[in-house]
Amino acid sequence: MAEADSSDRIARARRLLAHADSVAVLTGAGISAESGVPTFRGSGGLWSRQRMEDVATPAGFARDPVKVWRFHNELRIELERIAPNAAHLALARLERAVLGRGGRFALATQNIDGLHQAAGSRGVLELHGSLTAVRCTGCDYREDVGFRPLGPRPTCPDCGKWLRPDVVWFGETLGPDVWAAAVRAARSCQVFLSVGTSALVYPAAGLIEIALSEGPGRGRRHLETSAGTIEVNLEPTPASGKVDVALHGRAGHILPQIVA
Ligand code: BJW
Ligand code: ZN
Repeated sequence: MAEADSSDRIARARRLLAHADSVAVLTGAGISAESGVPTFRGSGGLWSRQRMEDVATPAGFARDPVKVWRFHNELRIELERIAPNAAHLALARLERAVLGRGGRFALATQNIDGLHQAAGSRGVLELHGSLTAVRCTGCDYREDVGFRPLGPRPTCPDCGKWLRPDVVWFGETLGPDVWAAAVRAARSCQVFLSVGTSALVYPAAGLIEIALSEGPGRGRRHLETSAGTIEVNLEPTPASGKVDVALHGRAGHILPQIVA
């Protein structure tokens, strides 16, 4: 992308966000990359260290819960030491600005790292759960344990069965309430912003399609109007050709500019 082209796009995204009364945001692992959290896919991603089938599926957990806990405990140790970056902070600022002018704001994240909340975002919709929460495989017990060390064989204080990370693995359904809230936001927003996601994992990636077909992307004839869809990612994704404004670069560099 030529420099002038890129600054035009940034200006357009900034205009959209500066005036929107209703903003919905979807984030993925890329937004936390500059905080030092590894992404899932790509070289150096978590799935290059571990097979996804082994550590992020119910079958993997049934086969070898100790291995799954080792993987998640390592992540918990990494996460305890990291902090939100300029991109998380920009989204928290955007939320305050939109709510401050009486508008609506929703932030749905696929991330389990809690960095949006640490940056000051409120009402975050955690589509894939949270790494600080555990739940029992045998009863209704659930607890936010923070970063307390858990060991490789955590069991339920109520019934003695295995605890598991309260995250959403492949083949599992998302929490119906957070999912319904995210769909409502994607449908009803004026500006939809997707940040740092490969847009490959469903149903979360479907929010972009919902925004395109039922939300601000509807009709795609907004060229200089106040509604639109924006994507920020280091690289092109399956959504890049469909959104109104695709910005390629680091979220920590681009978001502070479009939220200025
Ligand atoms: C930067 C950057 C920087 C880097 N700045 N950008 C066939 C077709 C369609 C769907 C399916 C299918 N077969 C199966 C499915 C369903 C499946 C699915 O979507 N699979 C696809 C992979 C094909 N989905 C599910 O199973 C979901 N549940 C479901 O569908 O329920 C209904 C159902 C029930 C029963 C049977 C069938 C269906 C659940 C999905 C759960 C995902 N869970 C994980 C792991 C949780 C945590 C853990 O335990 O470790 O969630 S997987 C992993 O991927 C994690 C993430 O949240 C998720 C998304 O990844 P994300 O965030 O996009 O990260 P990356 O790494 O992919 O991309 C990072 C991006 O950042 C890249 O684009 C970089 O360029 C960019 N980037 N640095 C800006 N500085
Ligand atoms: Zn229990």
